Amino acid sequence: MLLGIHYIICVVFPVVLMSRVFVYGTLKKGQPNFMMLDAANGRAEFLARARTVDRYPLVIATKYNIPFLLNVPGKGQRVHGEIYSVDQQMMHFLDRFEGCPEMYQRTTVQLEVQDGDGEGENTLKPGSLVETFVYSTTTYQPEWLQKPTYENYDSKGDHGLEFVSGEGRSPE
Ligand code: PCA
Repeated sequence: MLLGIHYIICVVFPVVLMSRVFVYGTLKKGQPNFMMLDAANGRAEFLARARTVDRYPLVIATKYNIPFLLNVPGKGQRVHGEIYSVDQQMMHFLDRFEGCPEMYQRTTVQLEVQDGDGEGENTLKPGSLVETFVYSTTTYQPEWLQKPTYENYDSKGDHGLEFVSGEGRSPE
């Protein structure tokens, strides 16, 4: 009986659960990990550019120059990024890819929509406020709070701290 209901829901009415995630670092367009949002890993639809309602420290840390949004609202700057609608497959892929929950924790963040091109139920109006997932971290080293903060991450920015991707990393 239970199996029957499961069959009806999954096969007859395939329900695609979508979640929204805000990317602010290497997953953004033009940044070194953008290709991870490729169809091979699940579904990801760009909805809009947005910035955080609260200020957060977005810092670049570790010897690999990894961007981290520290979960310390009120410090740092309003952070710019992109909102994507992702399916469960992509969400799970990103959790693994981002080392969640060890390296990043998937938390929620309030955003102000800037502009976008989502359609139908995915239309996000400029100026509207939405809450999405974000890979932030609460497990940072205290000295990271002293680092310079950025409002719009660019791996090749003036900071000179270009992201070192997995392949370029030396063995620990
Ligand atoms: N990847 C995720 C978290 C930081 C990073 O480099 C992102 O772009 O949002």
